[in-house]
Amino acid sequence: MSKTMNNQNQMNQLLSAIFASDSILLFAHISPDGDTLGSAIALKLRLESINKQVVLILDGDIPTYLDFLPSDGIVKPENAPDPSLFDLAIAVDVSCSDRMGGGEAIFKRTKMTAQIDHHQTNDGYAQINFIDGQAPATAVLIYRMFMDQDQRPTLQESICLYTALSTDTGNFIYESTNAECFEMMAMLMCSGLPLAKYSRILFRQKEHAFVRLLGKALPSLHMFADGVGAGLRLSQSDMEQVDAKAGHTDGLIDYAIDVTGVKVAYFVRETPEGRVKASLRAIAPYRVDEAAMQFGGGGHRLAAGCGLDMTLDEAQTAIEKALIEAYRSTEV
Ligand SMILES: [Mn+2]
Repeated sequence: MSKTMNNQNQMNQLLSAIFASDSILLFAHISPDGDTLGSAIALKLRLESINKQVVLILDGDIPTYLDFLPSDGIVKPENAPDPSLFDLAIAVDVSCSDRMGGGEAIFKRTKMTAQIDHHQTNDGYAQINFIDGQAPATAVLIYRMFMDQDQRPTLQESICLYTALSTDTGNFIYESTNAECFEMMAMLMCSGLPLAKYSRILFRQKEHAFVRLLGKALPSLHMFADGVGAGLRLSQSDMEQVDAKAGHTDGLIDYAIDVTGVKVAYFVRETPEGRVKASLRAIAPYRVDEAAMQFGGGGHRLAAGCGLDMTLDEAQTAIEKALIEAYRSTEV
């Protein structure tokens, strides 16, 4: 109960700061995803509708799969306005302040700082910290602010909030998915959310280079440890043959972890610099974060990654050994 009360106080503080401000800087995180962009843009649209001057600062580019989001008024840190002219800075979905990249210094120079986030590791780096580590997406906290003000989102805001919520919950299948997600979805549907259209864009549509890369990766499927492990690999020449960029490998690992009976999986690829990047996945109660840490990487229990200074063959052998160990050391 105290947690809920605490959250309510944090939200009230944030709302008071917003109402007391004429001009507000928003900040998204580097390597922007659906939650940071969808949540920040929905908040930006809402603040503009109550006549606030708002600029969203983003260190990086909007990924192609999110290019339908309204991107007016998003600027790079090097083009940011003078922060001393703004009353309030709000970081959105930024787990630690350096994840603002070049935006961090601008954030820190604003008169008042605040943040809205759902990462459990967040250390509360702002003056006002509206954080709920149990929330499945930052978008849920934005939704609570709308509810608190008895505001139903506009169509554009609903598209942004849907993008944020659905991407951070893996299209509503992660453990974190809860009843509040569906209460929020009911509200977004009432606002006219074109669900079929946007779910197709976000979860079905694939770039041509991705499908061609998948064709290269699938023949490499390697089952190990009596079928509890599976791995996929791509060489730099595979990447070049289909003209793929690094981002096109996102999601390939699902084809390994999704094989029936598999509990731990990996995807390894050569980088142009001659190193190897590895992505690791596990199905609970198994975990791969500790395996990633052995190689100087990190991440979450079920999804982690690392880089290795080895050949692709050596990396594959080393990762399989670590994953077998991770599997065997888990008590079920
Ligand atoms: Mn998030």
